Amino acid sequence: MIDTVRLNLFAGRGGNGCVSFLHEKFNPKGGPNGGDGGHGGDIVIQSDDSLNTLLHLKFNSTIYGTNGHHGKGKEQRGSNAKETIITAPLGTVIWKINSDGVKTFVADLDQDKRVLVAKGGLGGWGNKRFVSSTNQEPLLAQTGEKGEETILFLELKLLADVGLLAKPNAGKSTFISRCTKAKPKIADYQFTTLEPVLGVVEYGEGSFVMMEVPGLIEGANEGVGLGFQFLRHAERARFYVHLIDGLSENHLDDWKMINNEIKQFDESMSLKPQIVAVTKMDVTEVNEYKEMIFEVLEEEIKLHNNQILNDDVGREIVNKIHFISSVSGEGLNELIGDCNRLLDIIPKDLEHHEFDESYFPPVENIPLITEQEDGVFVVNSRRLERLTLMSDMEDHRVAIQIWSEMMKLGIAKHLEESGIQPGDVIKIGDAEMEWI
Ligand SMILES: Nc1nc2c(ncn2[C@@H]2O[C@H](COP(=O)(O)OP(=O)(O)OP(=O)(O)O)[C@@H](O)[C@H]2O)c(=O)[nH]1
Ligand SMILES: [Mg+2]
Repeated sequence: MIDTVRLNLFAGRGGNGCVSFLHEKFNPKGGPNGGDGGHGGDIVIQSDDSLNTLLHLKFNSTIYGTNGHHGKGKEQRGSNAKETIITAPLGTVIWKINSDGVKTFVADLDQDKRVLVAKGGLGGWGNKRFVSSTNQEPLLAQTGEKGEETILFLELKLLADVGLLAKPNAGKSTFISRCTKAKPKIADYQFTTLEPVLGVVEYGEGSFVMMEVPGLIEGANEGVGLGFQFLRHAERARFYVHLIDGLSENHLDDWKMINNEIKQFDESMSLKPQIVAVTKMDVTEVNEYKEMIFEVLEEEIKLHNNQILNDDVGREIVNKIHFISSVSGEGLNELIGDCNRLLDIIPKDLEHHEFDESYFPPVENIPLITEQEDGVFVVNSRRLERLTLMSDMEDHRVAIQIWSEMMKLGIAKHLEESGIQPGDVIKIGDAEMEWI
């Protein structure tokens, strides 16, 4: 099952602005009419409840947004690019991987949601925008802005209300196939179920989602058996039904082992309530030992539950031990009824991920000037760079206009403050000009 994926996203670039002038038969020296470029396409992630893995993204993990169209003459604005939509199953948690490798939470598709994950670049301005009282013949236009580049980590954590925890072969699949329409494979050997199985339990007017997690054995948290790779899916269950194989040689040890494994995996999982049910009650030898099994488990389970739940009704539910048979149907109604009652008490687990406001950096930062070497000043301004990229800097008329944009942006003042002298070189991206 593909339940994690890393995505490289490149949102669309904005279209370039255009340098153009009106040419009419009777108005050969018409004004500038270069249109702006259209905005580059965003990349969004949209939840899709028909998906239940991230497989479709595994081999398609580099995604480019669409570029905006360039502006044209006659004030024609380039059209904005359409957004690119990535679909992901409900329950997908989206993280951003920062340049230092640290993950920042972005969003949780715990319900129908769409999330903007990479913003398209702005369209560049056409020369019409640069008209001013002092510049009637602007030769400047901006390139479109680069789209945002992001590396994301998507982690699917299936959404179930109730998780089934048990050792392999305890009867999880048989139980879920009896209570829901799910039809997982059932067989008398360990690890029949290799992937989580979801089923909807209809109860009274309502319903809830139950999930079988592949069986756990000792050392699962260190990777033994199927390991912990599927436990992430159980993480979000509101509580667990802990099945103990009736045919087990030591019911208490089994129960303790599973609890220990989940605790090692994630402390918060071990703090969620569990309803315990012993399976295979239709088997005579199991049925005969019912009393004994109860006595062995009772004390420990109560002790455990009292640390977790302080709600009286909740305690009453979880301190019961159910004895069930998915073959004869014994005890199933009562168990499902208790699940339903417990769901009323335990609120949905709201993971406290905070949305990171700094996720989208501000578009334009303050121009930064560094003196690279004696007499060479590097100007770090995306706005200015987007102008020089489109301009023929050899053309002195263009250079003059760039100059006045530099004044407007306050860069000239900064350069003076940085001690620039006539004859010194200013570097803006790949372009260079001389300070006069
Ligand atoms: N007699 C009896 N046998 C059962 C019952 N529940 C399950 N079994 C048998 O126990 C064996 C394992 O059942 P599964 O439902 O596949 O168990 P599981 O926990 O899903 O097993 P894994 O997916 O391998 O972890 C099968 O042979 C089932 O027929 C039951 O209530 N009574
Ligand atoms: Mg199974």
